[in-house]
Amino acid sequence: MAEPRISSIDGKLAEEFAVPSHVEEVKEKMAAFASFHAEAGRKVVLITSGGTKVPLESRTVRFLDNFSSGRRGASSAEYFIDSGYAVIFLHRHRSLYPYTRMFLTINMLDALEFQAGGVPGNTGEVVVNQQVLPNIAKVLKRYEEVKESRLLLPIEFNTLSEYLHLLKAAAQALSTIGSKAMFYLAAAVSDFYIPASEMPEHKIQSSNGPLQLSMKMVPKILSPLVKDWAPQAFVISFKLETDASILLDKARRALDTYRHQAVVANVLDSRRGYVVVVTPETQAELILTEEDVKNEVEIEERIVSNLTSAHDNFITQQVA
Ligand code: 9Z3
Repeated sequence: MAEPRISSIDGKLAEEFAVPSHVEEVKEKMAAFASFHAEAGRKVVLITSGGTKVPLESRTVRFLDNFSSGRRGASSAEYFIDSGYAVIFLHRHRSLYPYTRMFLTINMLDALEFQAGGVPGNTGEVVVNQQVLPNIAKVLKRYEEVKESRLLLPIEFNTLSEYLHLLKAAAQALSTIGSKAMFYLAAAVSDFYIPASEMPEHKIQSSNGPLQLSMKMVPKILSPLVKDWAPQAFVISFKLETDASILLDKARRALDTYRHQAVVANVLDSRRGYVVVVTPETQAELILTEEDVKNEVEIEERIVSNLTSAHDNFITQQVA
C-alpha cells in the first residue's frame, strides 16, 4: 500500500500551532462515529462553524477574532440531519448551536414562571411559560430524537490552532469512509497568525507606545485536506467577501487551486438571502424571495438540498 503523503503543512502545523492535548482522543471518537454511521448506511458530514480566535500573547489577554455567528453551521446541521446525514459539528465554543439557536434571543428567566396556584412568597414549581411552550416543545422533541439516534457529535474549538489540528484529525478520521464523507467548511478562519515562537509571553504593554503587528500567513489547510488527508471525500469550502464584484472570481480561483468539489460564495451583508454555489462546471444562484422570508424559509435549507444532491451524484460517479 502507498505511504500517505507528508505535506509541508504537516510540519508547520506541528511546529507553529500548539497541539491540543485531547486531539488523539477526539480523533478516535470521530472515527468511531463515522464508521458506526457508515455501517448503518448513512453519509457523514463534518461541519465547521463559527470564527477562529488568534492570540496575540501566550498568556492571552488580547486576540484577533474572525466574524461568524455560527448560524449557518448550526442551521445547516439541522437540515443535514433531516436529510439523513450524521453530523460532526466542529464549532467555536459558545457560537450558535443546532436546535438551541432558536432560543438565543430569549432570556431564559423570561421563558420560565412559577406554576399557577403557588403560595405567594413560596417559590414552588417552575414551568415554561405559555408564550414559548409550543415552540420549545417541538424543538425539544426533535433534539431528543437526534440525541437518541446519536446523529450529532459536537466538538468545540476556540483558537485557530485548535481548529487546524481538529480539522486535520477529522479529515483523517473520515478518510476511512471514503466518498460517503462530506466536508462543509463554513467556519470563518483567520488568514493571519503569530507563530508560537514569536509570540510575547506576557500582556503587551501600552506604555511601550502604539502597537505594530506583524503576522504570518496561515497555511492553506484545504490543500492537504483534499490531496492527502481525505482524498475521496466530497469537499465544500465557503468564500466570504464584502466586495461583491470580486466574489465569483475568488470562488473560481479557489476551485482551480484546491481542486475540491464546490465553493459556496457569499457577501457578508446579503449572506442570509443570497449565495452562489460554484462548481467546476456549474454556477447556481440560491435566492430567498420576500415570500420565503415571510414563511421563515432559511437559505441553509436550499444550500443543503443543492449539496446533498451533488454529493449523491459524486458517490455514484465514484462507484461507477
Ligand atoms: C462563510 O462564508 C459563512 O457563510 C459565514 C456565515 C461565516 C459568512 P454566520 O456564521 O456567517 O451565519 O454569521 N464562511 C467562510 C468564511 C471564510 O473564512 N472563508 C475563507 C475565505 O473567504 C476561505 S475558507 O477566504
